[in-house]
Amino acid sequence: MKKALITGVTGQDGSYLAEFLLEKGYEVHGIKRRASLFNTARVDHIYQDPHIEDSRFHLHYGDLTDSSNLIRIMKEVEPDEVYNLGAQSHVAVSFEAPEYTADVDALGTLRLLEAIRFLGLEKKTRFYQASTSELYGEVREIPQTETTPFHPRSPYAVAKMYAYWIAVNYRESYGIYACNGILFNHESPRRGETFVTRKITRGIANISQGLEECLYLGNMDALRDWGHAKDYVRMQWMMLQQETPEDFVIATGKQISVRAFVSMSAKEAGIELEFSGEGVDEVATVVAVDSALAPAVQVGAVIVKVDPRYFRPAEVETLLGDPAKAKEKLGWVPEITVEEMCAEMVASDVQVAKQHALLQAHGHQVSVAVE
Ligand code: NDP
Ligand code: GDR
Repeated sequence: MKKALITGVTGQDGSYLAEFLLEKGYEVHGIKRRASLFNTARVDHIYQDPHIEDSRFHLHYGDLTDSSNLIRIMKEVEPDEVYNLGAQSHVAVSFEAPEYTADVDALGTLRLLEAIRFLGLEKKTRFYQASTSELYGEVREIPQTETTPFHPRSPYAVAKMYAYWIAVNYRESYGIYACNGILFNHESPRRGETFVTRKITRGIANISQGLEECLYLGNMDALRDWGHAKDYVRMQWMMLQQETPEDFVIATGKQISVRAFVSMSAKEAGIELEFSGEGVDEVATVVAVDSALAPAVQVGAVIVKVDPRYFRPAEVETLLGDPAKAKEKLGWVPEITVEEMCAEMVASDVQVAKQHALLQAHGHQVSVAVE
């Protein structure tokens, strides 16, 4: 039975990847952080009682900033495959906490690779690095491929650039089977609430049920190539099953703006929007509503505004990936469209919003705010 170790198992991708690998028959080990509240909501449904003999899902406390902890876990598990998904993954937050972001995202990767070397696992353990389209930043070529030059635009992207190159370097220097997946944005109902797609689907759902009045966003012109996390974790595994390690761009090859994603989400929730104004004065007004779906929304209401607090010191305006290499060499094609993904996210958030509205109607306090 193959053993996999996933850092960031409690995150969006980690949870889908753990499910995927368990279905493939792997023994899956994940690193979770100690927190004052439970942080395992995304993997609770695959939890297995550690007391039973054939349990195949194990969680270990750990942190990418702690070398001795990583070495101990690697020694205990001796994994066939390591998926390094753990990261301070929020671009805007990386401007607020640049040093911590570098420690986790850049040095954390080095610590894991060093653990492989220190334990003599170079020939046994294959290593997947969660690289990112943010490496392209100020894009030099459209669409972006494996050979497009990098120009990172945030402390997050700069840290991930170190991680990208240290994985390449350990492959070249020590023969470690290390791959970079250069993944473009991918989302799902499990996406963190402060990333823009989830902030939108959750905000629109809350507005449709009367829990919030207005959604505040930053740059609505930003263009992204959005795919579904389920499609992308499949590719993470496929990358480690090749004879020789290589780096791959994973994307859909289509892009839409943040504004278009707002419209799409609103439509899913029964709300037709019209955008007017420019820059910080841009707003979205309700022009039609299906009151069976969105009982709390009135025609004429302004439900989306721009808040410059969400602008970034340096922005990545446009990203569009070319997944041709992944299609040709691995036969990978994304199966879920952005429209299907948006519908799934809105449906999931509307269900939660209805439950919260019910609780609120019965006098319970519900927290809906999200930054
Ligand atoms: P999430 O933010 O959902 O998950 C990040 C995970 O990393 C969480 O499990 C988090 O733990 C964990 N983590 C954070 N800090 C540390 C630390 N110091 N030590 C150990 N673990 C830590 O990210 P995604 O699942 O969306 O992304 C997975 C990876 O892929 C990340 O590296 C991200 O940068 C990268 N990526 C993501 C893309 C996307 O569009 N989703 C695109 C390209 C790359 P906790 O739950 O406790 O917070
Ligand atoms: P990104 O994702 O920065 O691409 O990083 P995010 O969803 O945060 O932003 C996408 C674009 O939307 C614009 N935007 C807003 N973003 C947020 N978060 N909140 C807002 O209110 C808002 N308004 C507009 C942003 O400016 C940006 O242009 C994600 C993360 O998952 C990274 O870890 C990963 O590496 C990249 O995707 C690929």
